[in-house]
Amino acid sequence: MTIPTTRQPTPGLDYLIIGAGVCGLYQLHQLLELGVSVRIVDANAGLGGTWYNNRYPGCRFDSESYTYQYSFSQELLDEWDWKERFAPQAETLSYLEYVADKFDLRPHISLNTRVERAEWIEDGLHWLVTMADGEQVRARFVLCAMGLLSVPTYPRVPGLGTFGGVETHTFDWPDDLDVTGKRVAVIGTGASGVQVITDIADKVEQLTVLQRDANWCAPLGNQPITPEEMARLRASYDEIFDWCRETPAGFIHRPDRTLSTDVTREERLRHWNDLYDNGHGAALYMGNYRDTMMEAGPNRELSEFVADRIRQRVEDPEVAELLIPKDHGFGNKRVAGESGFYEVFNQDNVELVDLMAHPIREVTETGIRLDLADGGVRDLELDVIVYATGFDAVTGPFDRIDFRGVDGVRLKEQWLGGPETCVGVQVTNFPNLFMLVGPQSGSATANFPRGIEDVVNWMTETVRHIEADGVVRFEGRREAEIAWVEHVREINSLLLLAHSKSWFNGHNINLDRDDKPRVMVYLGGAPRYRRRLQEEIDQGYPSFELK
Ligand code: N01
Repeated sequence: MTIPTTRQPTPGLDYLIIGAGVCGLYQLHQLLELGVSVRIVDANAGLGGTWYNNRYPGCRFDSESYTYQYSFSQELLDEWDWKERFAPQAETLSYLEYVADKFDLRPHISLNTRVERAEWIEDGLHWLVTMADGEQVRARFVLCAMGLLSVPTYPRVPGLGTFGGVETHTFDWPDDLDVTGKRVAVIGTGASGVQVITDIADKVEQLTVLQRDANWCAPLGNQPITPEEMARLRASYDEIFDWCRETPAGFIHRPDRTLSTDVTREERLRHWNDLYDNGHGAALYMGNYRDTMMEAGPNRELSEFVADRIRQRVEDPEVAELLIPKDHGFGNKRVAGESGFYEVFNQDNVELVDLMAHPIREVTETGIRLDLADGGVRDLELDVIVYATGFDAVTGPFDRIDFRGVDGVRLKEQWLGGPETCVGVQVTNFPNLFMLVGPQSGSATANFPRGIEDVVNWMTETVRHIEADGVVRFEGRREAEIAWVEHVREINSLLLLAHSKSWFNGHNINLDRDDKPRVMVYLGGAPRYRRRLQEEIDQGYPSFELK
């Protein structure tokens, strides 16, 4: 379908999308359908974004597979069979490649093309985008789909890069790295660390897990999807997607309207044991009594329940205590899905090192040197060091590109005190630049495909308006930006999740910046965010100035 336009064609591209991951691919498909000129650029050698990069052993998602897929094409839904309840990385990457082939997206994607700089040209009402190889592209609009977790961070310790063995971040796991029979250290026990540790523990000669703060985990409950179950699921896709649309995080789990105090303690414990034992760990934080994620008391009781379950699974009581978070309650940071993580610490070849007691002094040529309490040191002799140390989340992918807006203002400098956005999709001084995935957007905290479908659908409808009305300049209003940041701050404060030290709140001590909380993500829930975006369309974009 080609849409009517009153605008004279301009040389160059209409829409440039940065990032060929889950979000960028869907946006590309939708804009091709509209008939505008569009291209994706991506720094990677393959498409798939996060699913292209994260190839570490054990990598898989913790959204139910059948909810982590595009819903826009019935044909695609009919054709693709999921093999596991929580698909591993390779299956998800194959799915995205299948989508790209099916909808003939590849001719519109330039791989190995890293954007270095994007400069707003006010005279020409376009962006001048410069790639790492010097290629320049003019585009009327730039749409950012670089992901939330695409800039890995490493600990700031001396000696990094001097190790004689293999050093890798989980995000950059080399295809030819086989850790079988090796002496391996994993630093970090977030969702990535938990997955890689569990997967490699029985393959390596020695595994040393270096943990700073413990993180909460919940049983993933993965299992194969039989053909019969797949048929049942496929027949229920409409209901599944409808249901996900109404849950705050776009998952099939929905907070229970019941308060924990509405039921007896025996009932609560029976319910929690049932979820824990029957592979519905995600429901412990996404489908639990409403107050457990909002009120300190109920959250404490739930945390104590999960702590007891950890104590039952880990034989050494000291190790069990180290694995139980003390600095935050269950669900106050993103909970990792696990499949046998705690039992790993009962193996003879696995050691847990408490970095709070024995910090890393340096990385050496042969391994890692730890400081001991008595002033001495301990040398870990290693073959492989794995950094599962997380990401410069949410704003990192934007900081890495030199975005220069009106009068040359730099985005990185404008966001120095923390990001401020207009309804999570634009930034003042950066006209015609849209964030499909970025700070303060509902796409950031939802089951990813569900969240980005909302934003991409909004963007697509907005492009339809832009093209039909001949809009040449589209910029968020400052007063709307201030109001949005205030709204996000307020609504986030209702959840305990907003008060923990995690990437959700901009905490990352691996970065050379002050560690003050930032309004990074939007915790108001996908339905509310979707409604807010729709209001803009219905009311003629009051938060934006259109010329
Ligand atoms: O990163 P993280 P991640 N010295 O930031 C530790 C998604 N994801 O890659 O807690 C020592 O959560 C840090 O310790 P502490 C998911 O959204 C999804 O694991 O800061 N340790 C922590 O243990 C997730 O939230 C899936 O004290 C250091 C760890 O490294 C997001 O990715 C799977 C350190 C970092 O944890 C990020 O997860 C995997 C230092 N200097 C990931 N710096 C799915 O299943 C950091 N740490 C879909």
